[in-house]
Amino acid sequence: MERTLILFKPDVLQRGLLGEVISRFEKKGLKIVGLKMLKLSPAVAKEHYAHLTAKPFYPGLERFMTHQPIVVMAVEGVEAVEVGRKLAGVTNSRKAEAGTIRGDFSNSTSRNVIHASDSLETAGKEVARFFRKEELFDYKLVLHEYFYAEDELK
Ligand code: IDP
Ligand code: MG
Repeated sequence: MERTLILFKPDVLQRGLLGEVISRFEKKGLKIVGLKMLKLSPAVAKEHYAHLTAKPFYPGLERFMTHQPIVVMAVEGVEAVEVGRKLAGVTNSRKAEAGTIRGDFSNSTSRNVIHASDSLETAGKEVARFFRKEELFDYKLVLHEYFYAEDELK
């Protein structure tokens, strides 16, 4: 079963959206295996957005991401990485489909509410970036068989 890293940006706390956006992952059938609030440091921001540090918008992105707390969440499920990206919607929220988190809650390319890992490899690195082993929980979800059929759990 895959794990992916979901991050709620500072706009989520300011706008009182945290419960609503977390709820979408729960309802979809992704199990929360790690959850915490923290303040991103500039060093970790640079690591997390290494592919963007040369972009003209990067200084503003780093300022925004580090100025107030964020919430990070690790979720687990069948094809969790792809499903996480689908629930988030595309980067430019103006182009994001209605029904996605960005499509429903943002009209910006930058203040776009959520981060979701973009590949299984990145997900592994990003979960490890934000969670120590003992902060990730391998518990049984009692309703698991109501979310997935046997053949999906092989
Ligand atoms: P993603 O968040 O959909 O994976 P990335 O291209 O990895 O998109 O960009 C990471 C974050 O950088 C975006 O979510 C957004 O906050 C910011 N960003 C990306 N492109 C732009 C831009 O053109 N202007 C301003 N901010 C941007
Ligand atoms: Mg990305």
